[in-house]
Amino acid sequence: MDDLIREAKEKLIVSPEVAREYEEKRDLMLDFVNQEMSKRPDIIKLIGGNPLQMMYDNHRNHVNFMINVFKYSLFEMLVRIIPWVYKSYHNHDFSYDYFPIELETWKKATNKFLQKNFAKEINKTYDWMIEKHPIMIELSQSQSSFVIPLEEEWKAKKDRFLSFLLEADFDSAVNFSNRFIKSLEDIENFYLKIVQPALYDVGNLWETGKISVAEEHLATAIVGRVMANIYSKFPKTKRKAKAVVSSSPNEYHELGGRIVADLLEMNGWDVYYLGANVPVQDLIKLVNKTNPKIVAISVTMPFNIEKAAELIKKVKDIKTAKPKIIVGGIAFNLLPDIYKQIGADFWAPDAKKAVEIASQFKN
Ligand code: B12
Repeated sequence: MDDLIREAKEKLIVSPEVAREYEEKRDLMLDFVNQEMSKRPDIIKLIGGNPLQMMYDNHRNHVNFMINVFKYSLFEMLVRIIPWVYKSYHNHDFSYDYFPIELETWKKATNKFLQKNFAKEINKTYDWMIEKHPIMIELSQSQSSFVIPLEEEWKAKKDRFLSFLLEADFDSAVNFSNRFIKSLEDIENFYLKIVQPALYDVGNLWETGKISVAEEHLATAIVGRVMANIYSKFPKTKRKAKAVVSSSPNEYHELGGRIVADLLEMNGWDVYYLGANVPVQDLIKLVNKTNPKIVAISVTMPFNIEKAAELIKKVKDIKTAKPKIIVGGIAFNLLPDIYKQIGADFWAPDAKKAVEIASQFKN
């Protein structure tokens, strides 16, 4: 993996104007790739009998992700994510042969829609990905998924809570949290050492095809209800300093940001928690109106980094409010340094660290 990352960083480069044209032609290329792939006689076999929509979703995620890769030179992220894509789609019955065929089709799309020399520059990356196909298969089979290392004592508790999520047993999940939480400190441990790793396990079970999307949704919904129950018991202290917490536009993962919001609130912040996929203009209006000391933005999917970048730029352009911007979430945890490139002031790996960073701006 390290050698591949080094090689990708050395060999692959895309200039800003080329990245811009790739972004501008996103929809044309996406339609073309969808059409070309779906009219192949072997398509059903390639995508393992799944609905075509699953492939279209992958193509949309691909082009959005590659825009981020080219725009911010995220070639390390590219090397880290490809094995995950192979693993997750192969576990859902896609053939490995699908990937090089898909990548060749993206090359055709760039040749059709981009200026000739621009397409040539982009296709160096696609050629490299195709060349590395066999290694990517190997890496996808050995690569461990998203896992949070835990001490034995916590692992047992997390497994118990996880079993309630998988059995869709809300009553046991909420009773477990009620018994566990005796103090404010317990809430932090409950979120970081039980809820978060249990949800990561849920994701890994989905990724490896062991649970369905419905079961994953059910587990997440139970966590949301358990969190609401805990939230209703928070002691409400006098709050002055304001914080806006939100997921980036197009980001549907909301629980990470919600944990950050809850812990900030427990630590005396007046929090405006907006949840998932917030439109930029509405968030800007709220920042203008509330003049918060911090704006915390959560991004899980790497393809949403550029959406967060646009949002950050708009927040920084506000004349009347000058909040500090903190980012976090899995996308940043994969490559922590990106936060500087996209104009954020801070990054924190988890909600506890987020509160520590925020506390310097509370007064
Ligand atoms: C539930 C879930 C969903 C739900 C979310 C519903 C909801 N209401 O939130 C739904 C169904 C919408 C969903 C959709 C998708 N998902 Co999903 N999902 C998950 C799952 C199982 C749990 C997410 C979660 O809540 N985690 C727990 C929280 C607490 O952890 P966290 O986000 O990391 O947050 C902590 C820190 O990162 C940090 N933090 C978070 N935000 C912030 C913000 C700031 C400012 C700071 C400082 C810190 C911070 O603090 C938090 C607490 O310590 C994860 C598995 C996983 N590993 O997380 C997959 C996962 C994230 N999803 C994944 C995927 C692929 C998708 C989809 C693309 C699936 C698809 N094919 O459509 C879409 C993308 C949608 C989109 N555009 O956003 C993959 C991503 C893999 C990758 N390569 O990056 C994962 C990892 C599953 C897996 N193992 O494969 N998903």
